[in-house]
Amino acid sequence: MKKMDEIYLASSNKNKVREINEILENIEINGSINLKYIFDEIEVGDFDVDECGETFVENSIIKALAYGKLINKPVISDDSGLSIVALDGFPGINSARFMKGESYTKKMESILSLLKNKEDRSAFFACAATYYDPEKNILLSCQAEVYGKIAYEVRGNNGFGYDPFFIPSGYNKTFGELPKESKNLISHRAKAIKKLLILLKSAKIL
Ligand code: ITT
Repeated sequence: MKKMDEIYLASSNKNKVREINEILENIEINGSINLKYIFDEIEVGDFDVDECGETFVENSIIKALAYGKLINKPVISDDSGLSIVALDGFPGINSARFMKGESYTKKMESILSLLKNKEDRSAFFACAATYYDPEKNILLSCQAEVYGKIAYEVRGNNGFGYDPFFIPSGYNKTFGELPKESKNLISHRAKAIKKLLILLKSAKIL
């Protein structure tokens, strides 16, 4: 049985590490639960993974393999993004790459202008999570979504990325306005991590 404190997060995004550890704090499982941030443990300079997949799951597998082989320990990766229905799923798997280098406020304003004449504001966040153990060659993936709509303006400072203009279904506040406890109850990331833990438990890996 692998203890959760021996698992690393295959990501360079500290917001994901923070959120996943907050999510794990509220799940009962096999002792201490805290994913480690790889770059706190090793120095590798610029470690850039070519996320050339066409789906969230493919990219989460690409990251899990790259980081797992780098550290030679079990890892969990997260590939996520926002898909807007009226824009044919844009920015989707390119959520991080869209207007790279610009602030998220600018990115969201630009998307709001693309939505100006669109009636349908429905959108969803997706998160694909992959567990990879390089020693045992075990790979498990799953995906989850949270559905909602794009607000008419950017609101709130909580969370990260596109949170301030996404209103989850059943709420009238954006993820940027809702407390982190609410986001962590219903988010794509929370659902994907919970699904992955269920898979890991069923496979007797945890
Ligand atoms: P790693 O690949 O190193 O994990 P990244 O930030 O590049 O870090 P992704 O390729 O998965 O990660 O891109 C995800 C982007 O989607 C992220 O940078 C945000 O812009 C957006 N995103 C994902 N989850 C989000 C969330 O919970 N809230 C807001 N935006 C989110």
